[in-house]
Amino acid sequence: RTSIEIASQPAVWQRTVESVGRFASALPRRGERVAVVGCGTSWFMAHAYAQLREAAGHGETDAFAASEFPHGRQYDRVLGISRSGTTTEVLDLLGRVRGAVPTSAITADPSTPVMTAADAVVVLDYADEESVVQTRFATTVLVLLRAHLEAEDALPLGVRLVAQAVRDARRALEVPLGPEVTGAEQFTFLGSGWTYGLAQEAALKMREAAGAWTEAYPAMEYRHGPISITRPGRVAWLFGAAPEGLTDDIARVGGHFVSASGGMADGLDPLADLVIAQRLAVHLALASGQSPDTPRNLTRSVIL
Ligand code: F1P
Repeated sequence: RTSIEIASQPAVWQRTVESVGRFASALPRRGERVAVVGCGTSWFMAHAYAQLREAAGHGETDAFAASEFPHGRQYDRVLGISRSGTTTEVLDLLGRVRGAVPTSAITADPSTPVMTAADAVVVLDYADEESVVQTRFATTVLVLLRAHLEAEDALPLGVRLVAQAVRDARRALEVPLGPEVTGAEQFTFLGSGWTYGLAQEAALKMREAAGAWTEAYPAMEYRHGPISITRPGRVAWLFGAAPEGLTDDIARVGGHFVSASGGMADGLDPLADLVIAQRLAVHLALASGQSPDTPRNLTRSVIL
């Protein structure tokens, strides 16, 4: 199931790019001060979006794990992300701030409590998944939010980065997974700005689907400790452009370096690079006799 959901991403993203206007009224507006919250995968997508939105100049944007929301701070909108629409921490938070601040939510399931917990809800039911492990819904949320930012900037479709991401995702499904990654014993995922959220998500995918030992750090933090565990047979995987000197540092200590701009595929959009990491997680799970759809100790949504 996870493989089918991964493979469907280009088509589902394309549909999202084409229909973004329908959802605009429920999404953050330019200039608003926004807090974005979620749990697990949804938190990492919140982090990526917060960095993208601020970098695009659309307003101050903070991301929090829903359980860690700082109640002393003032926002113009709280946006909750939850595929299941039932995750306890997200529902609790939306309920607690409601009335004091406008709330929005993005979910896959219109039959769930999140529909009434938020003032405005975007339903991406066509991106819902059967697998416990999130792939398609999470990336589609980010495609939606990127497309919304680019639409607010009135960028023509032809020059939108999100349109390029859809094309790159098709390529990402074809990239061969080489022995340097399929045979690795450990993975450290790195990113900067919005791609740090993608790095965290890639690491989570490998843990959930394949029970693999993975870590994730902001790219430049690699030199401040994580480099100590790098050696031949372990992979450092960078999302986005390589900061100066980092590639050399990783090569010097013998780690295998993978990046969108020089690793398995040249110049892919980082979100398409995440598709390759999803594929690798499924590959490693199957190769070690695990089911990538049903991770150990994890349920489709976590309810207290
Ligand atoms: C998020 C979540 C993730 C976890 C797994 C199952 O739920 O619980 O924390 O990584 O993918 O889903 P949701 O609030 O997005 O439904």
